[in-house]
Amino acid sequence: MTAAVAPNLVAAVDQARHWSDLTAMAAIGGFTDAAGNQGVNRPCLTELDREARRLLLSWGEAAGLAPSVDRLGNLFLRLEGADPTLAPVLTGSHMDSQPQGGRFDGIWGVLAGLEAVRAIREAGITPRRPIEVVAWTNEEGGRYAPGCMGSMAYTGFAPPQTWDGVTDRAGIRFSDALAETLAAEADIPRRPLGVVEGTAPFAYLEAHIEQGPLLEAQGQDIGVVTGIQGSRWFLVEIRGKSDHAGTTPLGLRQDAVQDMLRAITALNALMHDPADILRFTVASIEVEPNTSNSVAAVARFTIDFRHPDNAVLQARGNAIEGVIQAAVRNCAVTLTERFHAAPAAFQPMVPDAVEAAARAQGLRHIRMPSGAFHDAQFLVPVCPTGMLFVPCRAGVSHHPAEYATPEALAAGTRVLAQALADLANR
Ligand code: HGY
Ligand code: MN
Ligand code: MN
Repeated sequence: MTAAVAPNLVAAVDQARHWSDLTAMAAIGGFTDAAGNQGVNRPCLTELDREARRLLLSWGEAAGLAPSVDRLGNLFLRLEGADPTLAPVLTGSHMDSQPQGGRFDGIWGVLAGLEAVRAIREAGITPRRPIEVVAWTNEEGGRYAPGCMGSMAYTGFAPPQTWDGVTDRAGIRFSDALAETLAAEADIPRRPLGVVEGTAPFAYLEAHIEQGPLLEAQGQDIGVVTGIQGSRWFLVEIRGKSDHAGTTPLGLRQDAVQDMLRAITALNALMHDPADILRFTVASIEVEPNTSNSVAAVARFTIDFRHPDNAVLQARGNAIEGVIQAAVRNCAVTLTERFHAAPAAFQPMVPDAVEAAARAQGLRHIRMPSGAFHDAQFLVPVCPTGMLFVPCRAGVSHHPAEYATPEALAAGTRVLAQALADLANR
């Protein structure tokens, strides 16, 4: 569908309404940091998350969209199609944020989907296929590791009970937090769990801020995303022995922190990449008993390792355990892999629809990969999948300074609306 075919569709996307929605949503879990940036801290399956979902549900109801929720808490708003029996076109993203998150990561894709289907309705278009807006459960993996639990369960990538026993820092089990959200939404109709218990969507298109500097640096309006690099998450636990800091000779210690430092130093060597393509991050560390005058008995740290080449992702990821074992001096090591998403390339259909819409609307666009992972990564095996990016200021994300302009977000939403209408008429 070109803009000429439905000029009223592009015009029906309401930039002021869309920005107002984003501002209202950003207030839920919103905070202002020391530099005056407005951030969001809205972990999945919390009271804040439930408040945000209720607000979304109220907007969906006002737009005449039918709500439903599956047993992983994935939340759907459905615009009925001329033929309700046809597999829907799916769009959306996630509503949970990082602890020091921004106002746009994830939530923009959900609200862009809402605004796009509102515009389709207000333009008087009844798409052949239904269009569903989805908010996936726990994409970030901050409160409960790993991320993408909702989309991994929906697509059958992992059994739905896989993470029942995972606990957050307060010791609350994922299954209990999920049950609390589902109980609070007992009034919302239930639906089968995605591909596992139902049918696959016809296509999936996710809108997201770029979370990188390319589009802004090149003066581009739209990123036509070609695929997502691979990600592997590990938890490393190093167990030594607690001792008195003042009396125990260094030569007799089993110091978990010292061995953790040896392990991370060795991993830095393993992950060295002169081309700076590889991404290796250690950013969450726990120590027990965590007092200044007791030698550390336990040190736990996370590994977030990413690469676009699966051969590198497998080779270096599989070498992690041996490198750590060789590096530690006298502590025991336990390595647990918590997330393993292979690099995903999008099939041509959806990127081509995004590119056609951007071109029809006269927007500058480039094809580009995603460095961040997204729920879209897990939809690739079940249906034609794609993403569109809009620029964000200096590429900053996972930080309160994350920002995108109302104009950039509206442009992305107009491309989304046209691409969804195009796909839903196939
Ligand atoms: O970590 C990621 O790539 C995503 O932003 N959650
Ligand atoms: Mn995201
Ligand atoms: Mn994120």
